[in-house]
Amino acid sequence: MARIEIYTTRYCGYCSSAKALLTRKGVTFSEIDVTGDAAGRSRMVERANGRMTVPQIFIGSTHVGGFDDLYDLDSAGRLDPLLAADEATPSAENPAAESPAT
Ligand SMILES: N[C@@H](CCC(=O)N[C@@H](CS)C(=O)NCC(=O)O)C(=O)O
Repeated sequence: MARIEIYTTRYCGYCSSAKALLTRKGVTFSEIDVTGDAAGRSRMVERANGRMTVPQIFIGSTHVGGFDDLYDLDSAGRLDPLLAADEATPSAENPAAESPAT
């Protein structure tokens, strides 16, 4: 299963909706709450190619975007395969892993 990360803030309806959708899918995800965390928010914006709203969702090496993007991906039938992908994602434990070409 792909590694799933979601940047959130407190009191964010879109974040709750995104987490609810992922929970319905039965997947586990890492939540990075950037409420009041300027450095964390900057890291998010950098990873999200300048997108500043929350949530920002990453599945494996894919930047999905916000809740609308996640929902659209699901409606198009492309979310389940992305979640199921067992791709080698670079991480602190495995920095040499290669991202697949997109
Ligand atoms: N279309 C976006 C909308 C996201 C959005 O508007 N999020 C609000 C919080 S719920 C936001 O980031 N507002 C600006 C801010 O908190 O700085 C999505 O579906 O994720």
